[in-house]
Amino acid sequence: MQMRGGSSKGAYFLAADLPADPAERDDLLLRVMGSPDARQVDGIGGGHPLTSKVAVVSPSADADVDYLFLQVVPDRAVVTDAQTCGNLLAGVGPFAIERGLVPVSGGTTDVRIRIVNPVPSLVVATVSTPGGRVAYDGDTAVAGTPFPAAPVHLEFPGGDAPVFPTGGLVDRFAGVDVTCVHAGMPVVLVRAADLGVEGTEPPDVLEADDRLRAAVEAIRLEAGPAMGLGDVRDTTVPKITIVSESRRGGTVTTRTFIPHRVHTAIGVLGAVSVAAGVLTPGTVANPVTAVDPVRVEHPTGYFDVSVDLDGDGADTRLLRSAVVRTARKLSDGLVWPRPGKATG
Ligand code: NQM
Repeated sequence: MQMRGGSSKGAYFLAADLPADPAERDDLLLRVMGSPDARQVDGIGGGHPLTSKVAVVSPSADADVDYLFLQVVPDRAVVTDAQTCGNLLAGVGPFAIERGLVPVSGGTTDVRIRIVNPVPSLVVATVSTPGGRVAYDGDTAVAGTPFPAAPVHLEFPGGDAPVFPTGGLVDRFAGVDVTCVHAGMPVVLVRAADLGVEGTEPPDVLEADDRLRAAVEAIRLEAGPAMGLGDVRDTTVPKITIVSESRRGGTVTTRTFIPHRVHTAIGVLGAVSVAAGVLTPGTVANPVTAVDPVRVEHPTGYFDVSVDLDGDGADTRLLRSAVVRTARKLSDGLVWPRPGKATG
């Protein structure tokens, strides 16, 4: 099934319909999506990281369903499970109900989803199910998507892992002060002024700035190991979020490298991480305290995130976070992957 999940788009599979061997599965997914090719013209991928995503869903021993997220890189023969995706997550509940893995339980149905990678965690998705079926039509607007749809409420639990994984609120990488934060997605916060930009530029302008891209990548390669992620040269984490003061009445302005293209909005868990950084005094993210929700401005609007934190400074822990997304079924049927091996 193809679905829009939040401001992203991807292919949703039952795990049983894919090869069990990860190498075979990844090879198949490259051919399904049309990678490696920047346009993905020979597959169903959309030629951008945000439209080249895969959700693999299966019955779960610990929840209703397991959700494995795979990022299929458009222009390289790479499939990575190093991150999850909170946007595609919005489609997992509806998909699980449509495939009969979870029964409808009334006007709304709670689906308990175990996020499998990179670290297992449980999420509750509340899906609109009036009349015993998943409803996609509705009035909920999500910035980064052009049309309103039915809401999917996502409630994320906290965890024991520290929100600031380097043990400090400010680190200096590649000569720039940053805050490394992980409240579901590893993100490096950098002040726009420290990178010589306004922080309000459109994504294509930032992507075309070779000096900026090099500076961002240099920071990322140093931050990755310090955040416990190892060598991040070939992974899609950490993300780099450029922060500056709010311009449109929200809490903070953001532009996010994910990590080589610039997000047209912001990732769900990326936004939760930004919110945690913004709310903690001493970070580089123009902290304001006691704002709920945190309104994260991005290139196509804003994203409201509700976050509860506990503890002080580098000992801060996440108690819970909640967001509202929408999802929509786009197509359901058979896909014909190109034959052969993805890598030739
Ligand atoms: O941070 C893009 C997206 C994402 C990830 C990315 C996401 C999240 O918008 O939870 O949703 O940062 O790679 O789909």
